Amino acid sequence: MVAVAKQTYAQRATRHPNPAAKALLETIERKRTNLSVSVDVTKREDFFRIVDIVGPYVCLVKTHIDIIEDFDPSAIERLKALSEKHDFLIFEDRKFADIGNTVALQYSAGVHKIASWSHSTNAHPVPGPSIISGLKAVGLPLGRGLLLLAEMSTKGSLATGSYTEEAVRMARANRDFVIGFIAQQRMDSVGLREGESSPDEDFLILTPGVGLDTRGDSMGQQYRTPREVVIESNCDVIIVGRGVYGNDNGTNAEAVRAQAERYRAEGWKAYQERVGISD
Ligand code: 5BU
Repeated sequence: MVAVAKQTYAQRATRHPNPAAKALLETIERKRTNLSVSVDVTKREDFFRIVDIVGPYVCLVKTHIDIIEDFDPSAIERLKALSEKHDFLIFEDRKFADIGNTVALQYSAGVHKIASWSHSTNAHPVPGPSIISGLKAVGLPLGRGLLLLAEMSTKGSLATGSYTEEAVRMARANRDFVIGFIAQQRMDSVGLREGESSPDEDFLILTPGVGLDTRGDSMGQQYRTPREVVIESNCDVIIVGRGVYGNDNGTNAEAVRAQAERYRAEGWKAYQERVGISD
């Protein structure tokens, strides 16, 4: 069996059993982009302007819907329309972390009704497997996928070692709904017990903490380049926020467009090099 990191996105798409993972792999291949832009701004108009500019260059738009100050339900309709216009999927970076019953409510209800529009979301493994059961009860019937936070990009993160290993084991026990990890490296050989061989599985690795021009910010964020992330650490999707829209809410549309294209090209080139293909 060819290692997952050496397979093309197209090959992986044909075999993936989860519809959200399959759709993401197909979108990556169709648009030739493994870039996800994280649109972390607080005003609707800034949000939609950036999404409309980066849309053609991304496979996935990552949201923190709760930071939008002037949110109302029509914002979701507008986001869905842009996702169709530009052919990208949506990932609400909600980082659920509570008991099963509570996360099921947070995922399905409240102001944001995340499960009704976000193709994938994520959760901290800290409560144990019950967090997956709670989210799965809501998300699986809708064809959604869950990413577990196996590692973080921040300085001093506690998500390391045996915590990360347990996260991977939790995912292996729920392969119908857990489609991968937010992590800094591939997890294929993580969490295997003595004598256990690598199972036939395909977990997507989505990686934040990506930047080409700086190595971090003043609040503990750490950046690596697309090459480091995709080639050295074998990750699948690069997640970039301020590297694309800067620190001024993406006011300069042409600069945002140019950065999105730059990160898309870097991420794709690194992927092609990893799997050994050219145009
Ligand atoms: P940045 O502007 O590229 O630093 O934004 C990174 C985004 O990814 C931001 O929305 C974070 O909430 C998110 N993130 C992260 O930076 N590091 C992590 O380990 C995880 C999420 Br999990």
